[in-house]
Amino acid sequence: MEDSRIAMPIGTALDRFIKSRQTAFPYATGELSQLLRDIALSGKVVNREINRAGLINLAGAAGTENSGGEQQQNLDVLANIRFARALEKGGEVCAIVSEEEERVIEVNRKAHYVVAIDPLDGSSNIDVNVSIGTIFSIYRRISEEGKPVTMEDALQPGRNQVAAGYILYGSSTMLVFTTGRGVNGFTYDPSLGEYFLSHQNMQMPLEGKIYSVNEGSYHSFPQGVKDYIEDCREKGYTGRYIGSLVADFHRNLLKGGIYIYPSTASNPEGKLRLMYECNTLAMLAEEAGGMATDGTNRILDIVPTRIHQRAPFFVGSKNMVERAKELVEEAKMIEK
Ligand code: P6P
Repeated sequence: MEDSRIAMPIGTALDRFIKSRQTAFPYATGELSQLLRDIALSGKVVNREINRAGLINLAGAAGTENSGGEQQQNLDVLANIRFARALEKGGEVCAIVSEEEERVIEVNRKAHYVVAIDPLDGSSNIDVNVSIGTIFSIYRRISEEGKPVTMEDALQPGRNQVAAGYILYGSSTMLVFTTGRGVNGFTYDPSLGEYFLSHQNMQMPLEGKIYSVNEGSYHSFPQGVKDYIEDCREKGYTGRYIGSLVADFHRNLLKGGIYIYPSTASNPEGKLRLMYECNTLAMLAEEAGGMATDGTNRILDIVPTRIHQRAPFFVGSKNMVERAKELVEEAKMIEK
């Protein structure tokens, strides 16, 4: 059986890459391929608006709140509209779970895919010109085609994902995604309006020397997290925390490292959302040889009960996430 990870040459256009590997995609009817194209296209539009935000008065707060009561930025609202419209027009999506929408949005009852999305994560960084990102997961619907979408379609564990990815609006704009056969990165060339393969079959180093955590909340961290941070300090690791999940994750994917958002006093369940932040990056991490837990349990095995539920999040180089798990569990044993 041909290994579908066989690398396409660097510089391959996204469209050609998707087409050439469609046969290896699950349910290779072209629907998932089209859905990935719809997401990539929306990313181009959002990228353009981000780059001009300061010029067309798009930066700043919208004066409204999202599902979690967090301040929405103008670009949060705009990105949500762009992705929702593209997914509706594309016709491949039966439902959308979005950080910016309170409830599940039913789109097309005849379609086969559910998309969970954070249209623009890290948006509070927009005004200070720090990298931000779109994070998306794709699931196969469970309910029968043509019937109303059910909560069972939306509340699937991360291990059910058929695809996961992010768009990083950074010094360059990149689309990084997996369909369960390795992780590939595409760099956007705005002069041609196209994404080109720039990072083939990305592998997360098993070990790293970078830990990303907001140490401002150190005093309310669980003891095991404090022990792990001490362990990193004793080993002379570097602390790097951009405050934008996709940017921190992407750096760790390339260089090795761990990102931690544990439970804190202000976020007892952790701050990050299981459906469209933790699950997405957990699938990418595992596909690239990394690991993702809630400190103890595999993220992808958590069965969600609410679409916006949060989870403590430890993701990155396998050896680092395992070391953190060891110290978290040791601390729990001592506390018993
Ligand atoms: P804190 C951005 O709001 C975000 O969701 C992630 O992108 C980022 O890693 C985290 O929250 C930052 O949160 O509490 O450290 O400012």
